[in-house]
Amino acid sequence: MSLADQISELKARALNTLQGTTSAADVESWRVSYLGRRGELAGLISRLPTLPAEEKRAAGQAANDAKNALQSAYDERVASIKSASRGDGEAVDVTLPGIPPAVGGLHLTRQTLYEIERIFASMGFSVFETREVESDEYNFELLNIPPEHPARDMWDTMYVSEDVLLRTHTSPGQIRAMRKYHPEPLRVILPGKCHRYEAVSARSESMFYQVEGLAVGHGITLASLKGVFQAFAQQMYGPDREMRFRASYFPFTEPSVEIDISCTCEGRGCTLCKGTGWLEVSGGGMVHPTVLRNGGYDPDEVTGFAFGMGVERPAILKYDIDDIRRFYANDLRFLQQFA
Ligand code: FA5
Repeated sequence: MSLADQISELKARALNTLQGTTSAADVESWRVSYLGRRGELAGLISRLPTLPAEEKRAAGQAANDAKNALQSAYDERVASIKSASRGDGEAVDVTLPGIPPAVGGLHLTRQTLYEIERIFASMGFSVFETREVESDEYNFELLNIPPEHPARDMWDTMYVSEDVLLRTHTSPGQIRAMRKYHPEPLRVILPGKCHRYEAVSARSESMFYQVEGLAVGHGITLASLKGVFQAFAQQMYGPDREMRFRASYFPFTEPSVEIDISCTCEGRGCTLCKGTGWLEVSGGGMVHPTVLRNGGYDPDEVTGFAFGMGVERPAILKYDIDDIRRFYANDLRFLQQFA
C-alpha cells in the first residue's frame, strides 16, 4: 500500500475513533495518538523524504488533507464536549447509567404487621381497620369500663377533648366489628396505632401498634384462643420458642390472660425481659358477656375470644432488638437493616 493510501486509511480510522470519545480526557488522548508530535500521522509524514518525487507529492497532499481534516474534527469535538459539559470542562457522558435515587423500604413495623396479617389470614381471619381517634364510650365504657372505674388506671390516656381521645388500645374496634357483623359468626383482626401517656422505656413507647384479634361464634373456648395463638407463635418464631398463658385481669374479658413468648436471651437475663426469660406480647381472654351484648350478640347463644398484642414487641423478639425506642428514632442505620 502506498504511503498516500496509508495516510488516507489513518485519516478514516482516526475520524471514526473520534466519534467514540465522550470526555475531554478521551479527546486529548485521541489528539496525542493521532495528531501529536509522536502520533501516528507524524510517524507516516516522517517517511516522506525517503519517497521518490512522484509518490512524495501524492503522499504530501494526502498528509496535508489528513492533518487539516483531523485538526478541524478535533476542534469541533472539543467544542461540542464543552457545550455539553457541566462547566468544568468535564463532559456529561450521556451513555453512563444515571445515579439511582434512594429508594425507600417498608418500615420494620409495617413489615411485621403484614407478616402477622398473613399468618392470621391463613387461619381465616380478615382485617378490619377502625379509627385511631376514638370516643371515651368505645375506648372504655362499651368495654365494661365505666367512668371512675379503677381499671382506667391501666391505660394512661391522651384526651383530645372531654369525650374524645387517642385510642389506648385496639379493643374499641371489637365493638365496631361486632356491631357491623352481628348476629353472624365473626373472625377478624384489627391492626392499628395506639397512644399512651406513659414513661418510655426499652419495652414501652408512647406510640405503638397493636393487633386485636376477635372470634365470636358457637363453641368458642379459651382452648380455641390457645390453639390459635400457638399456631401464630410457631409460624412467627419457629418451633423452638415457647409460649405461656398467665392468669390476668381485663374488664372486657372473663377469664383473662397475658400471653408471653420466651425471650431471645433464653432465660440468661436481659434488660428487655428484666431477667425473667419471658416477654409479654399480648393480653387476651373470653369476651365478657356485657361486651358481647354491647356488640349486639346474645351471650347465651354465642361465646368469643379476644386478644390484643403489640407489634413492636413481637418484632423485637424475632429480630433480637435491644430497645423499642429504636423503632421511631428515625435512624436510617437501624431502619435500613430491615428495608
Ligand atoms: C391491652 O391493651 C388490652 N386491650 C389487650 C386485650 C385485648 C386483652 C383483648 C383482652 C382482650 P395491654 O395493655 O396489656 O392490654 O397491651 C397489650 C399488648 O400491647 C402488650 O402485651 C404489648 O405487647 C403491647 N403494648 C402495650 N403497651 C405498650 C407500649 N407502651 N409500648 C409498646 N407495646 C405496648
